[in-house]
Amino acid sequence: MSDRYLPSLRQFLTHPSGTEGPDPELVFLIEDIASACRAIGNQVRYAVFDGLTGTAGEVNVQGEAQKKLDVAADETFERICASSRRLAALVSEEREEITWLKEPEAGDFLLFYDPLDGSSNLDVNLSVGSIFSICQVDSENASDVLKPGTRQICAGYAIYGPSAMLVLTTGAGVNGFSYDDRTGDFRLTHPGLTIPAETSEFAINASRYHHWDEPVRAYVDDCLAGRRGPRGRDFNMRWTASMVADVHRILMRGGVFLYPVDAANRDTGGKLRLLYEANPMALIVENAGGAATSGRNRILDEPPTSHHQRIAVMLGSRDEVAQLEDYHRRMTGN
Ligand code: AHM
Ligand code: MG
Repeated sequence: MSDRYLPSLRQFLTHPSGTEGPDPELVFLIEDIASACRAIGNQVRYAVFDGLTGTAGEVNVQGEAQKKLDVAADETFERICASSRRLAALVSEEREEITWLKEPEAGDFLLFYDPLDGSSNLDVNLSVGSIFSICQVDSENASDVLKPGTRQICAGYAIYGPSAMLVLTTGAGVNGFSYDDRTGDFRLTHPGLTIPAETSEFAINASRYHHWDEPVRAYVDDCLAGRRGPRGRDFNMRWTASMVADVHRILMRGGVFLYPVDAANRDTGGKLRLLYEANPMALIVENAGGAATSGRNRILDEPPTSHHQRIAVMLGSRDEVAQLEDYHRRMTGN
C-alpha cells in the first residue's frame, strides 16, 4: 500500500494555507455535508438490496417523478446537517418550500442542494451526484435566500462513480477528495484542480437540436464541421445526462457543457436550477480557471428571483465559453 500522505478533509479544512483560521462552524457544516454525501453514496450503492430502486410515486415541485433515492438523499441531507448550530435554512431541489431551522441571525448559513443530481441515470447504473452551496444570512431576521452566486462562500459536489469523490471550493482554488472506505475519510487526492483554457470537446443533449436557438445551433454546427469548418479543428462530443459527471470530466481534462434555454423549455426558463445547480457549478468552474455564462451574462452575477428558478448554463474551458458568448452577441445583437 502506498504511504503517500493524503490529508483528510478535516486536516485540509483546519489547516488552510492563508493566515486567517477557518470558521469552525463552517468546517462542521462542510464535514456534515461530506457525511451526508458518504451516506448517500452508500444508499446508491446498496439501493438494489434495500428496496430503494424505482419511483417514490410523488411528483416534485419541478414536475418530475421523484425516485425513492431522491427522497432518501434529501432526508439524509436534512438528518445529518440540520443539527448544525448556525444552519438557518435548507433550500432543496426536492422541496417546494424553504425549510427554516431557526430564526435567521447575521452570519448564519443557508444550505442549497440538489441531493441526487442526474437521477434518471440510477436505473442504468451510471454516475450520479449531489450538488451543494453555502451562503450567509445578511442581518438579523433576514429571511431572504435569493443571493446571487457571487455570495457563495462554499460550493461543491459529490460524485458517486467508480470511486466516490467530493470536489470543493471555499474561495481559493478547487480541491478533489476521494473517499477511502478503509479509513472512512475523504482524502485530498486532487489538489488545485484547474481547467485548461482551450478545449476541443463539448457536451450537450443533441437530441434537442431542433429546439435550439440560432447561436447554439451555429456553435455546434461549427464544431461538427471539424478542421475544414470555421473552427479549424476536429471536436469530440460527450453527454452523460448527469451534470455532476459532465462537470467532473471538464475539471479533469477540459471541455464545455451546455444546457441552453430552447424553444421547448423557454416557458420554464431552461432545465437547470440557478441556486443549487448552476451557481455552485459556476463557482467551482470559475475558481478552477474556467468560466460560466447563460450565453449573455456571467451566471454568478445573475440576481435570483425565486428559489427554484431555472437558467441557461454554458460552462467550462474559458476560451470556449468566450466563443459561446461571442456567438450569442453576434447572432442576437446583445
Ligand atoms: P435532475 O436534477 O432532475 O437530475 O436534472 C438535472 C440533470 C442534469 O444532471 C443533466 O445535465 C440534465 O438533467 C440531463 O438532461 P437530459 O435528460 O435532457 O439529458
Ligand atoms: Mg439536478
